[in-house]
Amino acid sequence: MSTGSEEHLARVCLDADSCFFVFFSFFFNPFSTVNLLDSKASQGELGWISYPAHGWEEISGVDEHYTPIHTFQVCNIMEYNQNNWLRTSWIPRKSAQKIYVELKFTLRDCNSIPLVLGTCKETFNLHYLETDEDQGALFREHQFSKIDTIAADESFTQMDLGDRILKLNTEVREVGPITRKGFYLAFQDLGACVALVSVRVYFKKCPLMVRNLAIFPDTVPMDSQSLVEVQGSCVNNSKEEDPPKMYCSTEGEWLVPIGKCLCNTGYEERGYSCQACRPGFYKSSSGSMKCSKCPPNSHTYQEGSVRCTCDNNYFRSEGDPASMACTRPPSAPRNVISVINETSVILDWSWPSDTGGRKDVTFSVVCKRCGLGRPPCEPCRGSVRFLPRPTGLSNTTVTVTDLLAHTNYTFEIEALNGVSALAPSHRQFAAVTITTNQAAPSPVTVIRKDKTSRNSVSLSWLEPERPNGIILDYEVKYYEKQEQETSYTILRSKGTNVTLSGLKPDTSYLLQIRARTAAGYGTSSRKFEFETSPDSFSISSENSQVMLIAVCSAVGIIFLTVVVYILVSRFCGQSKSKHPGEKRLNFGNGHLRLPGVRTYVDPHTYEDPSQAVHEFARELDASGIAIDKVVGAGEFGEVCSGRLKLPSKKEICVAIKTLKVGYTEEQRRDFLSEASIMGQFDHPNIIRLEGVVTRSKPVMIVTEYMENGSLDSFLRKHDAQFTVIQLVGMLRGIASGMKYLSDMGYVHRDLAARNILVNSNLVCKVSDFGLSRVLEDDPEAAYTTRGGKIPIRWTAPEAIAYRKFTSASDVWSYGIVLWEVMSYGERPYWEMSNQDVIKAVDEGYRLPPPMDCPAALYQLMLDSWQKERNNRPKFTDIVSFLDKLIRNPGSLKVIANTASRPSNLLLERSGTSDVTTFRSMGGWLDSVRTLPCRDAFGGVGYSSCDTLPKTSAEEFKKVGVTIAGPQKIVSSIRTLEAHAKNGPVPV
Ligand code: ACK
Repeated sequence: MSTGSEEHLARVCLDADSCFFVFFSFFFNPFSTVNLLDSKASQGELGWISYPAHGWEEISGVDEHYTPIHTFQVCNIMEYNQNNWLRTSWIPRKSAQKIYVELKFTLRDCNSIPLVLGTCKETFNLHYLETDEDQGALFREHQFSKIDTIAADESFTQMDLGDRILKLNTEVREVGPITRKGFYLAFQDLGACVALVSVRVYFKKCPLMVRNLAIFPDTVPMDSQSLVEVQGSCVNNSKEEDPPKMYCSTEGEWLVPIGKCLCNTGYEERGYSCQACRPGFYKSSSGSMKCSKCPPNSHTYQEGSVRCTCDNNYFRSEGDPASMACTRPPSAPRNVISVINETSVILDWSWPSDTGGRKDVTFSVVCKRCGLGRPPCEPCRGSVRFLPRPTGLSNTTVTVTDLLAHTNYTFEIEALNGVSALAPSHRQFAAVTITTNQAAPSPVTVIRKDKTSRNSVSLSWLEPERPNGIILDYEVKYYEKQEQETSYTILRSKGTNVTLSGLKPDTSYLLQIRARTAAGYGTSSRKFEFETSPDSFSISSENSQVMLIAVCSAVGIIFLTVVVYILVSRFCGQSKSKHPGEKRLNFGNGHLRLPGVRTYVDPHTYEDPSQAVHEFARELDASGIAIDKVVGAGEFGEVCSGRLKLPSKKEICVAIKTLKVGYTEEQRRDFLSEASIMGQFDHPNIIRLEGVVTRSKPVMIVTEYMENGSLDSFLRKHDAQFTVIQLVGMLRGIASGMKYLSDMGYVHRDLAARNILVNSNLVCKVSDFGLSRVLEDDPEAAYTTRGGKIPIRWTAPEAIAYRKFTSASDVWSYGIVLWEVMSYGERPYWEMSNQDVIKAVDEGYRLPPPMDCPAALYQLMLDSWQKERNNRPKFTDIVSFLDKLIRNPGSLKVIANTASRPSNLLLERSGTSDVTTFRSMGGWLDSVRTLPCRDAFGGVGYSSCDTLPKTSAEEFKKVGVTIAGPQKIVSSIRTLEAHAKNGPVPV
């Protein structure tokens, strides 16, 4: 093999056993040749044959370097009819497809020969013959094929010979494709004077080469014009990034390198191989970079390290890159200062002297309550509040409020960084002990009206959340609402109830209560309004007729009362047997008992929330519950369907929410809080609690089973399959459930179609109750800038902005549910981001009407989305509005106008004055009634077709409705006015 220039060789190893010397650069020597025959290099006899024997003769001599050479010559120019053949020995082809024949020869100029007897020629012929085996001495002239006639570029004369200057000619001829195992060459002389100085036969190949850390083997090119595609294999300790490839050209050149290999982790590229990183160095990723020195506080003693090990007492957190120095936990915060203000304390400290080499330092504060001389301390109760929070503090201050008065506390302040968790024994904290001051009690928050008469009212209330000492008494201040506090009465009460007497009948009063301890009066409660009963018997004595009516009325009322009493007591008897409703309304265990007043009680007001569960939910025996299958997943565990068999009752289908194993006490409390809340409700549109299992595991909440699951997926499954009346019926149910909840004083905060369940009769029931966790549980809930988690798309702006959750914010959510229902489960605001939704709503944009949505319902949506929450309808209004629509289905035929909206806008600007002309749904309905065409409205309840007034068209334009059907008059007025306005009709 001719290897070209030796200085361009490199040693490359595929693995420990196979190393090669290869051309290391594509650019220096891209191709090589392989000799099949070199007459100059042959030391011994060449064994070539001459025909006839007196033709070509072999002459041994030396070249210019005095190296022995074989030359063949012939010069029979003095004779006629020369045909002298010289045939080489058999040349095996090896892998060659195309061969090159390089001839070096001298040729005598015929003119320089003075006396030629025969025919002098100045050319000779080159022939070849392919065979699969050596034919020995056998020679048949006709078997050979001619390659070419070879002429000299330079011939020599006698004079040249005398000067001993031989003019050497070099000619190269290509022959191919060669397909047999070998071949002969033959030189035919027809009467020339020629000396063959050397014959070299070779083929070209692409040589073994390393390129981009991939080894490409020796490759013989094709005879044709096409390139040979060759896959490279990665050198030892490297791996493919892109499969390495090159093409071998017919000229034996490597072309178009593609792809590459990269040294493995722990190895770097040196020369044309991948070498292990030296001790003290590492390489953590595969790539072309070099090994790096170990970062501070780390080391490695091995070769080929992927990363360095941290020195003692130094650590690397999971997210730290290998290039980062090892670090350690910070030292303790310094200079802790506490400023006590009654039952609050501001803690302030300085940064630790050593941050451990990291920037991600935060602080956490642990509160411990320490009895006087009574170690050990115990953790503070959950009611203690930290502002902004107890952990993950980036500033060096925190305010702790709602501590107990006159109590010792120790606060442990710890600086933490990303490696603190890895080094628990290295953590240090600073501690400060304080004693809170005497403090006045917190305000009374829960006041209830127990009994009202014409001149008196009985009230009761709950003790303040933080009495901060023993409550000596309560001050009750009240006055007539109209008097504006110009005159008032003050009473003191030792207990938590009072009866105010001597009041005026049918009069509104305002009342405030404040508690008193040794530390003085606490802040007054919010103003509580109550009214005395009307003076129904105040009649004029002169008017006997009126008197008679009054007496008759009284008799009638008494009679009616008796009938109602009998009916109600029967009904109650039945319902009692159905649900343990009445018991739920009593607050036991030291809590206020308020018979007859159905008001929601926050389970958090119970010192022990598990008491609340048993107050409002019955304990079920787990043996009566059979779980059939899992139907979904809640935050706390699986939701299953199953059956409940209560003693002497029929088996019923139930849904069972389970609490997953390994729960914390807090999770158990939160999980059961839903039952404590649900158990207080008893309404056909609120999911009914059957009971709880808390005394055995798993802890379960058992509710009625809703065959059709959640409303959003149910609607999506049945797209466009219901009549408008069916949809309105479902909406009415939800509104009715919500009215009940708002009457109970319960704000849902997460009203959305996904939280409504549907049973087999299409009855919708509100579900998913809970405390703070309600929103934690909801996958739609997102964190707001204020830290709370809120389902943005369903939530009123004031609730997003400053957490003002009220029944009015529930009404906003109801409007969104209405939109979800009418669009069969479409996602509100589609794929807009939460931020964009907040911005758009704030700028006055509102969702457009769903397809085919009755204008009345779209109007209800817009009303529910009034920015000013007091302008939104109440749930009671919504229920009666929907009832009216159901009674009057023709009113649903007017479809909200989607056509007038530009089609590329998802939302329309809802200008405050243009949103609606009708301040109430009643107004809208009335306007609908004034429409002339009974056909369009099913002929229900409309006065006259003659009364098509200007105003109805005007109003229609303002509410943005079109009328389906033959309402040509109205629509032409609309069209004219829309033209006049020169733009789309605002919604
Ligand atoms: O849409 P779904 O089938 O209805 O999937 C959810 C899943 O559990 C997680 O909440 C279903 N689910 C919840 N409560 C009930 C229930 N009382 N009856 C039937 N399915 C329920 C809900």
